[in-house]
Amino acid sequence: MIALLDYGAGNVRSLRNAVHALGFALTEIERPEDILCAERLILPGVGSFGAAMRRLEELGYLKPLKDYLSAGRPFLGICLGLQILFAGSEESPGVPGLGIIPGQIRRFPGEGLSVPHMGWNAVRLQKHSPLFTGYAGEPFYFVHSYRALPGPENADWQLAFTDYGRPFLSAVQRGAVCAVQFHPEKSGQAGLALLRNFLAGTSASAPAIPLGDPTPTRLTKRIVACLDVRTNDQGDLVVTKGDQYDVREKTEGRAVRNLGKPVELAERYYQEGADEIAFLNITAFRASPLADQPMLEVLRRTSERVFVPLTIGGGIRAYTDGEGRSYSALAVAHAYFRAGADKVSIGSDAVLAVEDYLARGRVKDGSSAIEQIAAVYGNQAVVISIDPRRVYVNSPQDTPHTVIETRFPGPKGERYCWFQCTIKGGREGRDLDVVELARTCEALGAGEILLNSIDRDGTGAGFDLELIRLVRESVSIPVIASSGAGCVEHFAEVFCETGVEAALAAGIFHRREVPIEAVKSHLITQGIEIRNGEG
Ligand code: 1PR
Repeated sequence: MIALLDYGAGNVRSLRNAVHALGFALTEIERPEDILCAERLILPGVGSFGAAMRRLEELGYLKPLKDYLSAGRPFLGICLGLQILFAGSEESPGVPGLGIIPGQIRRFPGEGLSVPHMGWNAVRLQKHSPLFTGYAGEPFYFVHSYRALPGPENADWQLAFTDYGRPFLSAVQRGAVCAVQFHPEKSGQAGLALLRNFLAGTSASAPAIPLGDPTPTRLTKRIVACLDVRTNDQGDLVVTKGDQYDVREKTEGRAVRNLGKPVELAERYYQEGADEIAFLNITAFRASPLADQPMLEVLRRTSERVFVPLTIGGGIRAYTDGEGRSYSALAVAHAYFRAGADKVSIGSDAVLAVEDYLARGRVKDGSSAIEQIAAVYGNQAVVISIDPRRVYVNSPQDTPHTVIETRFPGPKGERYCWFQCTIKGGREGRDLDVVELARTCEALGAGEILLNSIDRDGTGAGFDLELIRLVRESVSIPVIASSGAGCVEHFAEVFCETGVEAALAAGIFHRREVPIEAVKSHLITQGIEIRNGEG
């Protein structure tokens, strides 16, 4: 019996889907006594160290779990499921961990690196392990702000190191008890192979890479395929794509452009090597988000077939439905996570939350969707989608906003501009600039920025490097550059000239003008680290 210990946080659906896709049956742990009946036990983990330990205690799982681990029975911990094996964590001072491995979990210090460590990175194997049978050095998907450091106290547990700043423990193992810091269920074929090794109880054989290689691993740049989704005039949910956010045909009738079906396209991008998939429900501001069952269904079906991270945006906000029932943003996000999302992206509501926060004199009161979702699902699960537009001025003194001198003067020859935040898909401009928005969202607990540009969207003219550089330099969380990609060179340019962690495109992928594989091949020729290969 292979058992999953789901204690109620994060996206466990992906893990279930991955196990099922590999052809194994999974039993759920429902009572403490189930734990010792398991033949193989998987402990996933998303959220904070303290919350996970408290939940395990409330459910009465701590004692049987410790007994299971002390007996050295087959176990796979994932992400937080690795961290709670240790004695404690800086994330939740005073909360004891399971104490199976000596040592404390520490936060990444930052020091010029974006935190969380988010994206694809390889591992350096230190010893033979059944888990890594067949492993040939492919990167896995990581997302975490805290990590375990190798030291003499845990020498007998050290299975693999990964480098981000200094080396950390990306896999631990002693006997049949093992755990990994990355998410195998989100790591494409390499992750599925590792999961299969655990599920099938594969015996150890020599890996295809040398043991103890001292060459540091590197976090790769990510390529994100984005699907703007909305209902067309016939009532079908379609992937659409606009020019500067106008998604209707220029011809008579102005029908909503239809570029395909969401699940099929997402699967195609997964097979073609996309490192992440983002769905943006672009008209969600009009509807009641939880009444939007087709979008939840899209996520459910996609997560059965796609084993890289999925982000969902559009309508993540508190609302009251037609019958006067109120829903919190957390409840909306919860429904999406349970349907298979790994991250939620907040657009309009983030702008309004920042305006409120500034009006309160920069006092955090825990009321924003960002704070509430980050507190339960972790910062890494909260992406802020920004829809900025250039506003030109003649001189920096003409506006209180953060201004840049631009290489692309305005219509009247203006040499300066600021980047105005908008809501409702660009329909309404606000008196807020991108720097203020991005910094405040980071302070409120956002884990990543998805930076669009209304001016560049759908133009194929290249990313707005001036905008992207400005935001990249303003925050320490990862930034995804979006809007304007027209050819492979644009990706190399945005990585080299702005330092962003990820680049997103839509139109060129939908219209098959530039395959994802061509983007990656070009990046390799430019010496840019990326994850190569399909699925
Ligand atoms: O405000 O929280 O409900 O979220 C709405 C979400 O929908 C936001 O993330 C917003 O960016 C998005 N959105 C709203 N209207 C549109 C539209 O196009 N009319 N799409 C829209 C945003 C931008 C990117 C696009 C890139 C790359 N589209 O998604 O994929 O610009 O395109 P390209 O490579 O073809 O240039 P809320």
